[in-house]
Formats: sequence, structure tokens, C-alpha cells
Amino acid sequence: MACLLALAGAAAAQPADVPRPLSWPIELQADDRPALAPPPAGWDRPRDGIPHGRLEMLDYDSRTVGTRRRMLVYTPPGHDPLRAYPVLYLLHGIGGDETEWQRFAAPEVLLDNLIADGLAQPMIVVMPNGRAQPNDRAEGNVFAAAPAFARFERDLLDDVIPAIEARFRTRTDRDGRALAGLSMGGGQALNFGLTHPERFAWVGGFSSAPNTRAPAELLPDAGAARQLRLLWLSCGSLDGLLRVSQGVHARLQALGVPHVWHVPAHGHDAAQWRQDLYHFAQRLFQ
Ligand code: FER
Repeated sequence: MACLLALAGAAAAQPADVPRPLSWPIELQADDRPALAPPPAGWDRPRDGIPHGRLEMLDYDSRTVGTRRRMLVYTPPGHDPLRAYPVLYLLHGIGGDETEWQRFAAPEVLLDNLIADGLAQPMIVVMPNGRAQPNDRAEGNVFAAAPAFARFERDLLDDVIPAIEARFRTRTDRDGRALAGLSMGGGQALNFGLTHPERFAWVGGFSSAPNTRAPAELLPDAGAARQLRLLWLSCGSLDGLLRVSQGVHARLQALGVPHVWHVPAHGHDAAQWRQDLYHFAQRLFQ
């Protein structure tokens, strides 16, 4: 909830002639239900006695922005520099930055536990900063940076991915790359993932924000979506942005495209994103 409270403050700074719906009334449809059971006890607790991965903050040169930018990178337990790992690119929300996923969901804990239990493939997780502008801190009116979230498409494809693939041995085929995000990052993941199925085979939008392209524009036909190995859509049933995801889900249904539609009883908050990552990570690179 902290996130939406912060947003409410940000929205108040908008000029009156720029309407920014923070949320809409929630109208639940019959199939707006959880697709998966809640995680078992202990899923998000750090465990002793299992191997742990590593988090490191890396810099890269962004030709797109013209600055040096930061990204947080998780390497899995027993990372073998000679092995080509698959990579999940994980994008944050409008009030976040490259540290948001770590603060909200502790991906290093979830992944360490899933990998120890044999439930997820060892993978590298990259958490870049999705605000592609020279000052990429979440300051002032965070909505004013919405265009920079669109510009991040080039930073991700031309700068972030090449920097990761130069720094680590990784898989470089589409089946070895996943893209997901929360809220603004969910919109980015759907917008970029569905226009670049040649780069990503696994795409997830968690609580996607109104930066998500309109359904008919996002999915002019079933072509790109059908190429994906996994298309994951989820949103909390108590989230005022649910309408955005419902629109994408309805379009996918109309086109007959298989996808996960997961609507548990959460708001626009970290509890939703933590369990999204838990479920999504298990389905990647299998
Ligand atoms: C909006 C409401 C919410 C919007 C973006 C958001 C671009 C993003 C929320 C988040 O990232 O948590 O109208 O417009």
C-alpha cells in the first residue's frame, strides 16, 4: 500500500488538465480468480543450510541515455562462470528504481529457496532502472517520467542486454531470456516483450499500469503472443489497476492465445509481486 500512498502524493502535483487515473472501480469477472495456490510456509524466509546466490550492483554505459547507469544483478548459488545461464530481466514500478525488487520481494531469497528445492532453474536475474533519463532517481512528480519508461525499450535492448551478455556467460537465444515487471514495469514487459518475441520467450506483466498499450494495439493479432513459451498476466483483485490487465486478458481470450491469468486477493502491493515472482520463476526456462 505504501506504493499507492506515495503515488497519491505524486498525482496531487499533476496540473488539473492532465488527468491521471490512479485507479478505477473494480468490477470482478467470473474468471478473475487465483490460477495458483498460495506459496507454502517458509517460501519467503531466508534459509540456513542451503547454498546462496549473490547480489551485486553493476554499472553499464547507456548509449540510449548517454550516462552510466546501474543495475542490480542476482547470480545463482554456485554460479559457474563457464556455464551459460538463462536470464530474467525484472522491471520496477513508477516510484521505484534498480533497488525496488530487492526491497519489495527479496528475489535472492525466493530464488535461493526455489533453486534449493529443485523448483526453479538456476538463472541470472537482472534488475535495471526502467527510467531511461539522465536523472533516473524516483524524485518529484514520478508521473512526469512516464516517457522515460517508454524510452527504456532501447536502453534494455541495446545497452542493458549487451552489457549483461558481455559481463556474464548467458544464453543468448530467446528461450534463454525472460522479461517481467511490476506495474509500470509490467506495462513495459508487455509492450516490449510482445513486440520482440525474437528476444524474449517468457513474458510476465504483474499488476500492469496504464502505460500498457491498449489491448488491440498491444495484440493486433495472435502472432507474437503465440510465439511465447509463457505469457503471464496477473493482478490483485483489490488493485484499482485491475482493469488494465482485464483488458489484455480479454483480448488474449478473444484471440485464443494461451496464457496464465492469475488474480489473487491482493492490492497494488509487494505481497502481490513477491508471490508473482515465486510462481513465475518456477515456470521459466523449463
Ligand atoms: C497511472 C497510474 C499508475 C499511471 C501509472 C501508474 C502512467 C503506475 C503505477 C506503478 O508503477 O506503481 O495512471 O500512468
